[in-house]
Amino acid sequence: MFIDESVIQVKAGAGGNGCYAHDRQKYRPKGRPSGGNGGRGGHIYIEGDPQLHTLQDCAYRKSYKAARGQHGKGSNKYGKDAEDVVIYVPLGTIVSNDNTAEILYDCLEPGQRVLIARGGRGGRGNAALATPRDPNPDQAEFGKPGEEKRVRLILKVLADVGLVGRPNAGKSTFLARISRAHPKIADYPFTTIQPHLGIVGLEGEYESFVVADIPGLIEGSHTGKGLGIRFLRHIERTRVLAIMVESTSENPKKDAETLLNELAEYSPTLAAKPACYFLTKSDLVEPANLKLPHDWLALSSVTGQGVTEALHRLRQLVAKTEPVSEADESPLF
Ligand SMILES: Nc1nc2c(ncn2[C@@H]2O[C@H](COP(=O)(O)OP(=O)(O)OP(=O)(O)O)[C@@H](O)[C@H]2O)c(=O)[nH]1
Ligand SMILES: [Mg+2]
Repeated sequence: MFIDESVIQVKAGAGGNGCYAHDRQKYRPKGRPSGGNGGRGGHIYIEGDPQLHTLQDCAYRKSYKAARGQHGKGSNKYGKDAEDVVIYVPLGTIVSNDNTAEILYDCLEPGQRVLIARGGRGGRGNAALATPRDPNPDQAEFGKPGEEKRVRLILKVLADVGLVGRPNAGKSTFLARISRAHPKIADYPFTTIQPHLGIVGLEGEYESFVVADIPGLIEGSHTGKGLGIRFLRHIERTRVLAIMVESTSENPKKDAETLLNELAEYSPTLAAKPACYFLTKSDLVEPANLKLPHDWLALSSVTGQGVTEALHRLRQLVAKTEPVSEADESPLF
């Protein structure tokens, strides 16, 4: 299951208590203070993992706790620090404090780890607390509590190109043709109910790019019709759009306009992204009858006609478009 949002509770470990103890020496009832410090409680970290594509694990688990530090012991023995806990999330996950809406981290780089809840410091034992003025303190410290937070995770998949079109326009078929992705394809609307990513490598080119296939858009999607527009967050971070209209359309330009209007209802910046325009399923219409607007390209994912040219156009547009900056994105809440 594809889950792109989840609220989890995280609780870092408390510090271990400091120990209250004394050396035992012959003929002296109470020797020097020798209680060790407690260990630090476990921290909680978040790390982006390129192997993950959904927040399913987090949504299922809901709460993450790190252990408390070991208590200090006599004979100046320190308690051990507790083990840290790492929560792995897909790249593109935005981590925020659910109470304050403060953004804690935007996981964009694989392997980078950030602290989201700090473990409590261990308490000092009476040995560490002893000073020349007070050589024999009458107690040790307790460990400090660990931080606790409600954390909201929101996934916005990272891709270069977002496929936009009505249901059944042939978006998933196109993705399957150009990459190794296997999205579900069928002759009915709303076949795609969750985003799919495909990696496209072009012959003779070093860099590949990532294409995101999302559910179809219809007039009124922004009012909740069809599958709504919640999934549009997944193309907010793409650099460019591929607008796909079926060749059988009476008025391709008008259909593209309708799609852009729905995008604009979600976010004007999304609708303003640079785009390539494609007439899909060109094999279904006699070439002479194709209503191909200026600058559009006709393609067929069945015969392969126009597909390579489409990829070159997308590749070029991606290359000359700056990556999306955070300021362009719609608010999280
Ligand atoms: N003849 C022909 N049929 C196509 C072509 N591309 C897609 N189809 C067919 O059109 C139907 C819909 O294709 P999909 O790729 O599932 O369409 P979609 O845009 O992903 O649809 P949703 O996921 O519902 O939004 C399927 O039956 C495909 O086999 C094409 O180039 N030529
Ligand atoms: Mg589809």
